[in-house]
Amino acid sequence: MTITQFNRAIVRTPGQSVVKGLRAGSQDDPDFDSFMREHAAYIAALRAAGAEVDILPALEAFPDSVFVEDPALVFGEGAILLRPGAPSRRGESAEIAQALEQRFSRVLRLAHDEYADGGDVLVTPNAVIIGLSARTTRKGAEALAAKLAELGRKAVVAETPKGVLHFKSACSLLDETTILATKAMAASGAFTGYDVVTLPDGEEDAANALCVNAVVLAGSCYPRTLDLLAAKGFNVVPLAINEVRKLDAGLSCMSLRWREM
Ligand code: CIR
Repeated sequence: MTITQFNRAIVRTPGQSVVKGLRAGSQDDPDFDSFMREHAAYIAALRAAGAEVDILPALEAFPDSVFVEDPALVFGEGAILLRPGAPSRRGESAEIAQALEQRFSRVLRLAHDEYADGGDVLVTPNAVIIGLSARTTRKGAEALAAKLAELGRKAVVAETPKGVLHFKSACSLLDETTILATKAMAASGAFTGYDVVTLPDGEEDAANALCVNAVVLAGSCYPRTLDLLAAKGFNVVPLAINEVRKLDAGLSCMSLRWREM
């Protein structure tokens, strides 16, 4: 069994309010209907890759709540309820708590001032890497490392390159031994011992790909990255993320994934 094998996933339906989701730049609002289509195709791709997908209801009060990866971290052995760093997203933890309690026998929790987003957490075979960012504070990262230790997981804290929202905005796991990363992330020294596939210049936003059961979901708007991954033998499924990316998001952000024994 590998660390990229999942048979369960949780997603959340986007609310109409998703069009007002957070973004660091001046991107236009996403188009709601097109966003819904991208989300539906994402769910279909997770199912085709072998995951049973539970769909939580939309939360209009939380425009970014479709990015369900950020308020929680899940493993076969238990879940951790996180504290999103963005003030407008903090309530998402309480909203997802019940769904986690229904599915996991252990649900650990960060305290109210321990900020960490799931988008800053890269689970690798050697360790769980927690990236410091504008959303994940050192205090939050250290608290999360302690919770991971309770679940028997080793954690290391790393820096996120400047100007990047989340650690995983700049990297993702392609398989047990390979990481896809931007040049800046590849140079950070965080991935010693791994094969690193460096993204083509101009396609840095393709870094947030998602490997599920030997299938790599990747943005269809990054042709050189798709070619590069295919040439390296990865089984790539391109997905449209034209609306999703307007909110600084990619493919890992829209699900929580785990392997249930
Ligand atoms: C945010 O700024 O929080 C959302 N608009 C995007 C979150 C993306 N999530 C992720 O990378 N895990």
